[in-house]
Amino acid sequence: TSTDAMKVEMQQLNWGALNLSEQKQALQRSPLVGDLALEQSVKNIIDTVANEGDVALKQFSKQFDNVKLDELALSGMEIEAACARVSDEIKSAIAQAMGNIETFHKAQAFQGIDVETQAGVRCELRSESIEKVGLYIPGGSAPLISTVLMLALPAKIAGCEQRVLVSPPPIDDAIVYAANACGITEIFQVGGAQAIAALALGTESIPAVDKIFGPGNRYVTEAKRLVSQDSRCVVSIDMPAGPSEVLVIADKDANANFIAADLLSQAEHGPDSQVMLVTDSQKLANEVNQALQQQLALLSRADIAKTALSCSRTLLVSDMNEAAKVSNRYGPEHLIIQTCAPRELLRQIRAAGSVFLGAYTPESVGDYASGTNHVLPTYGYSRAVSSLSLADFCRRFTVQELSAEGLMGLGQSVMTLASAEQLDAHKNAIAVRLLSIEAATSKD
Ligand code: HSO
Ligand code: ZN
Repeated sequence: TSTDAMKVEMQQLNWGALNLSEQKQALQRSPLVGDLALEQSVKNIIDTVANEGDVALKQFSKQFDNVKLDELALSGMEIEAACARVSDEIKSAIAQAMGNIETFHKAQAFQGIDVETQAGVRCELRSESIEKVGLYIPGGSAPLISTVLMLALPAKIAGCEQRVLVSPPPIDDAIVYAANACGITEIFQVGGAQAIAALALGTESIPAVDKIFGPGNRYVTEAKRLVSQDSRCVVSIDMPAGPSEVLVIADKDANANFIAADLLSQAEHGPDSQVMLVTDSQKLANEVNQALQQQLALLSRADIAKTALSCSRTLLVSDMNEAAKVSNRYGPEHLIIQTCAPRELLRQIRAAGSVFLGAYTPESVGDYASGTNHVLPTYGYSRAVSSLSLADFCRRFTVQELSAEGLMGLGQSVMTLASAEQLDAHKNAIAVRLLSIEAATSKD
C-alpha cells in the first residue's frame, strides 16, 4: 500500500553495545564527493572562463541553465520590476529577519587591541573590511532568500565596499528584492562553477573579488575549492562545505512531535542531508518514529526527506552526559537540545555550528530570522571551524611601534635569537639602530 511505501524507519543503535569501530561507523557521514571526473569538468569550466570571459558565461548558461542572456548584470529597471512582483507579506517577513540579523551582527564589531607588551613596545590588533566580496546564492527548487540576508548584511555591516551577488538564471524575484534591500552593489545572473570562476578571475562584466561566500551544489563547491588554490587568482573562500545536518539531543520528557518536525526540516534540504537523534529514552525514540511517519506523509518534499532519513540514525545512550559526548564526536552543523535543563548540557558542548536550546527553539528560527547566521561548518568541521560571523568579512592585521627605549630593552634578545638562527642581516637591523641610539645619547 502507499502508506507502507511511505514508511521509513531511522536506523536505531544502542550506543553502549557498540565497539569502537561500530561507534565510528554510527557517526559516519556519506563520503564527500572527491571524484576525478567532477574535478576535471570543473577545471575545464574555469579555464574556459579564464580564456573567454563573458562569452563563456553566456555559453554555459545556455548549455546548463537553458537560458539565453544578452546581459549578465541586472539593470536598475529589472531590479525594480522584480521587487514590484514580491508580495508585501514576504517583504515584511524579510524586514523582521533583517532587523534581527543586523542587530546580532552589528554587536559583533571588533573593538581592537592596543597594548604595551613591555616599556616602549606597542602592539596593536586592528580589523579592516575585505574590500571586494562575492556572494553565491543557489537557485533551483528552493531559492534561498535567507542566504542572501546571511551574507549580504554582514558584508554591508563590515563595510566591504564592493558586494557582488551571483545567482543562476532565471534569478528569483525575492532573491533580487532581498539583495537590493541588503544593499548589494551589483547583481549578476550566472550560476554554477562558471559563476565562481568569474568571481575569482574577473570577466568583462563581473569584477574579480577577494573572497567568495555561499553554499552551492557539488560543482559550485568544487569550483570554490579549486579557485582558492589557483595561482591565477588570489581569492579566499568562506569554509569547506558538505551536506546539511542536524543532531537532536532529547530526554524522555521531550515532545516527540517537535523533534520529528525538526528532523524533517533538515531532511527536506537534500537526499544527502543527515539527521541524528540521540536520546536515553527508548519510549521517546519510538514516539519520534511514529511522528515521523505521520508528518512525512504531508510534506511536499517527502521523497527527498525520506531518502535523507534512510541514512540517518537514532542512537540510544545511557544518560545526557553520554549524549553530549556523542554529539561532540559527531560535531553537528546544528545541535538541538530538548531536555529538561538544556543550558546545563550546553556547558558540555565542545563542537557544534549553532545550538538551539529548549522546546521552543526549532532550527528553522536560526535558518531564517532569530539573528544568528545560518552559514555553518558541516561534516564535523565544527570541531575547528567557526560559524560565519562579521569577522569573516574582515581581515585582521597587527601594528607595532617601538621607541628608542623599547628597542634598547628588546634589541639584545632579538640579536641573540637572530644569531642562533644564523641570520646576520636580521641581527644587523637591530645593531645599526642600537649603535645610533648609543652615539646620540653619548653626545649629550
Ligand atoms: N538549514 C540550512 C539553511 C536554510 N534553511 C536556508 C532554510 N533556508 C543550512 O544551515
Ligand atoms: Zn534549513
